[in-house]
Amino acid sequence: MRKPLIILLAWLALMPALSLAQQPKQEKSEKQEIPLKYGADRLGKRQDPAMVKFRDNRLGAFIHWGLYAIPGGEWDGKVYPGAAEWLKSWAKVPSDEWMKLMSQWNPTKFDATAWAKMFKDMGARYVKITTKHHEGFCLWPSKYSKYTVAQTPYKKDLLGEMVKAFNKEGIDVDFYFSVMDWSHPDYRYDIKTPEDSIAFSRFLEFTDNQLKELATRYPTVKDFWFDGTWDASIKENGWWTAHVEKMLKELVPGVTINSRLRADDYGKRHFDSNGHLMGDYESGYERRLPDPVQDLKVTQWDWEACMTLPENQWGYHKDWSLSYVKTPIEVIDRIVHAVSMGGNMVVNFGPQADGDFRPEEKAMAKAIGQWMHRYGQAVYACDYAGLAKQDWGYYTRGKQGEVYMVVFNQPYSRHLIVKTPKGVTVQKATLLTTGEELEVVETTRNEYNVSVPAQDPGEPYVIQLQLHSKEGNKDTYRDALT
Ligand code: FHN
Repeated sequence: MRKPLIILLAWLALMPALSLAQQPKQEKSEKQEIPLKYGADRLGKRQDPAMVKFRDNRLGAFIHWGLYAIPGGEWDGKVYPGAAEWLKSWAKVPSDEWMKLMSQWNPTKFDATAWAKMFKDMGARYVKITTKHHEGFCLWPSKYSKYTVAQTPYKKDLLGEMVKAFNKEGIDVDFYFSVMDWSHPDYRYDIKTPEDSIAFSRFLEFTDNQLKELATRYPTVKDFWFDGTWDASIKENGWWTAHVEKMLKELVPGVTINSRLRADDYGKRHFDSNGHLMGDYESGYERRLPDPVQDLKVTQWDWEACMTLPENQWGYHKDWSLSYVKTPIEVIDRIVHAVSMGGNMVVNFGPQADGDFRPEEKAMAKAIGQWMHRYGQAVYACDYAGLAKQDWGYYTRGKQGEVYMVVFNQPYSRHLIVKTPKGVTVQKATLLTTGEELEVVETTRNEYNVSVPAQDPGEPYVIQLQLHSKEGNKDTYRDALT
């Protein structure tokens, strides 16, 4: 057998121990579990093909598109700096007045095929679309609401066009759905009277109907991403959130559901009163990421983060000068950072009302795509590598056990430090794009200097490491977690 093959086999042999060590640790305490009717349905990660696909996709795009794109953050001559999709609330616009915007909804530049191509070129493996945001306007012709795209000059089923075009490009489509609906007279923030209770029951039935409609009209949907679920009215109805998850899973085999939908018997959200994740993946990381050292616990469950390009604009806002706008490198950093901790990253886009994207977003999609095209191997289907984080960037681990170093900070020393767990040695380091072999020197036991490439790639770059694990090596993960 040739040497590299032996090394690969040895490293593969190590992986079960490594992934075993990544399972949730058994609670040491004697603590009794609280009996729950509406708590977590499962412990640990889902491992079925649909969930594996969701996880392997790693990079997604978010589309926030609704009536709010028309005013773009401005109402009655005043520009509101807050999130554009919340303008109705900032400017205290009554719902019937807000819905008059429907008469202007006619995205003549919308081209589903061009959108699909843009996201495909960006390297997004899935797209999350706001079927209905808090305002209540539906991008599909829902028969349960009068506020839909069918009642606008555009008339056509926008959601259907997107699903078709994205699927054609091999992009998975996920549905964002806001339970909180500012347009519905039966929505309640809290249940204070018997009348509230009756109205809210009607509202839940209406929501069930819309969800069933979405699941059956668009059976290729891969995921429902719930939002607007934080009000007391929903927290007091944990049974309903469990019911919705069950209902959708029966209607769409394999579908995934985010943790944000769920509340347990005691109104505890995301994680139930016993600390177990509800839904299939955690969706609490919004515009932020776990701490790379403190929060390594997140590697024990699936999670997805989402981010805006300006500080906090999801829908289209006409003035992006009001806050800092991230650069492509900063966005790529967050994508890799998420994957290095076993999570997915969804980058948000807020299309204009005419159906086109602002130039900054087009440029961003292109820049991410160029980088992903060269280095995506270190992102797609990759996971937490189990090595101690270093200042030059992030490690990820591929399905074959190969480890990638994604280098964002080029050190003056021209050496990248790699620390390995006991019994694991670095055999070889190569530059992913050219195959150039880089010098590796062991400076102290389990600490290496990997030389930076002869020619600075001038962008964040990837080094592939070949590691060797001593036979019988145990518990390497614990050593890495310092
Ligand atoms: O209020 C929304 C906001 O507009 C946006 O849709 C984000 C996306 O994750 N979710 C809510 C805030 O958590």
